[in-house]
Amino acid sequence: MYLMILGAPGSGKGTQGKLVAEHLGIAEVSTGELLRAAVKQGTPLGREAKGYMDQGLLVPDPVVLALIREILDSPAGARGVLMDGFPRTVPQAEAVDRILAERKARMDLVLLLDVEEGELVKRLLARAAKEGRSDDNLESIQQRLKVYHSQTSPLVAYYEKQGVVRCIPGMGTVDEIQARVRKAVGGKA
Ligand code: B4P
Repeated sequence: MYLMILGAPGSGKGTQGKLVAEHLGIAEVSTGELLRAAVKQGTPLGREAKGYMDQGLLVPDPVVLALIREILDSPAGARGVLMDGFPRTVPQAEAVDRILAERKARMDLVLLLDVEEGELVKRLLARAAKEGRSDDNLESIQQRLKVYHSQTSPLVAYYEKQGVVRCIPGMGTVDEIQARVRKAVGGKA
């Protein structure tokens, strides 16, 4: 089973993705987390990604595409995966579709988390105070929101054409939202 969790920065992708992947017994993989780990370890990938991430920009597709192929080709990825934070652009989505088609699979479900913009900024600033992530400052948050609208939100129409999008109201407590997510995946589990 291949699922994706889609939403603006701060919409709860990581939070809800981990919980629902555990519920379904599949791996949850976040390109954001993998990129942050690469930055921390100072690998060539991390050195290339850091500047883009700190500015709130997407890491260029050619760099991320190699990472996506690695994820989907891994033993866990081959069994099914919940994709958190990727694909992030239409070229990434086309690449994911191609890789899945090679193994006669497809994107089964896209969970779209819908959260008001003021709430997104509030959550990310709260995380900044707690965790000090280098891209959780007001300037970078505003840039990430702009990038979401221009480069990532076109994925909604892309996957609507495949009939796999389920919109989840993303306001409320983590448990309330998780209940909605589980209902949406219910028929697929
Ligand atoms: P990500 O790691 O994907 O970061 P994000 O969009 O900010 O979302 P995140 O998952 O961290 O936050 P969440 O909504 O769960 O990407 C970071 C950067 O990496 C990107 O800007 C880009 O540069 C790069 N990148 C990653 N993938 C890429 C790709 N495929 N292509 C190119 N570049 C890529 O949660 C936010 C906060 O809200 C948390 O603190 C959480 O505790 C809180 N929260 C969640 N649910 C809540 C609720 N119901 N109520 C209150 N708070 C809640």
